[in-house]
Amino acid sequence: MNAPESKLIWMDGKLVPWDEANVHILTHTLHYGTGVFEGIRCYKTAKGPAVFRHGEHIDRLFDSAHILGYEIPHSKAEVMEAVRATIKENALKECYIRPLAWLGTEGRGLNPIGITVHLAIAAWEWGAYLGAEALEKGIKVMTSSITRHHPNISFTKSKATGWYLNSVLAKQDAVQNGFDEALLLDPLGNVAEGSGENFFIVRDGMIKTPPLVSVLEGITRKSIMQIAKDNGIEVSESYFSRDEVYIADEAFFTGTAAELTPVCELDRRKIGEGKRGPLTKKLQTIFFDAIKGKNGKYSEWLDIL
Ligand code: PPE
Repeated sequence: MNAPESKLIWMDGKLVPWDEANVHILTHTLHYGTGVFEGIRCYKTAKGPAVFRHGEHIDRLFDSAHILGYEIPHSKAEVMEAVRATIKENALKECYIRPLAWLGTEGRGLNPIGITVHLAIAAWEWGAYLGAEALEKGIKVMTSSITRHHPNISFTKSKATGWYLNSVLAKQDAVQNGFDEALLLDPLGNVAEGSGENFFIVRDGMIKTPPLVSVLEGITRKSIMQIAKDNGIEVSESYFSRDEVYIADEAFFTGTAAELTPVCELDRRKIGEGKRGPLTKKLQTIFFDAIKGKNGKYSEWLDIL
């Protein structure tokens, strides 16, 4: 086992030592990908640690379970309290939080009906997802040969563990080919998203992002769209092809882990100047101020502990 990255993990109502947060090998979710999870960040602010868009993340966790046809055996308020306790008891000031609901060990075979739903919440310090320099310098991306979800194969409004095999394969292929990240296309060949990020392009001062069909309904995506609108930047949710990315002025990924990461190259074609563009930088600055509690306009996005 790797060294603990924090002291305690919340499991089914109790904080247990990191090393003791284990499950049985016959756990349904381990075999069939029936878990649902969240990725949340907590940032250091002048007023103390602040969980970014906490309520929205917990709503999505419950929606994810509902879509798969089961219920999380706690209220939303209890889960939010458990997230806060996990941060506080681990004495973390800035961290990534990973709630995960999973189906237990009763029953063999696929049928999930009647299997106990469990919930755990882990938290650890996690720096820049795509490397320390990525936020400033941008990353190199390849279009994946692996297609993103068909909406009648995977219900992408649910952040379900099983869907992530698709992401893992795309990420593995991109990294083995020397790229930082993969860009996946939807079943019709339109641009969808990264392995763990939503995707945006900038053309002629306007922003475009794919509609919410094959992609996750990202909370960072929604926040960036709000910031863009508040600053008079037009945002359109529309389909576009990979070659439109080649001729875009700027491109970037958004996600809780990735935050707002510029994309400077796709398939070895430079995007714009091949570095972080001015609009990307502007959105990044406003976003980072917002998450760090330095922009009063977005203070309702922060749950200060
Ligand atoms: N698309 C996918 C497929 C995805 O996994 C994420 C989050 C997003 C978009 C952005 O959603 P949001 O975080 O609400 O803005 N990916 C999470 C998991 C990353 C991981 O490596 O694990 C995350 O960013 O926390």
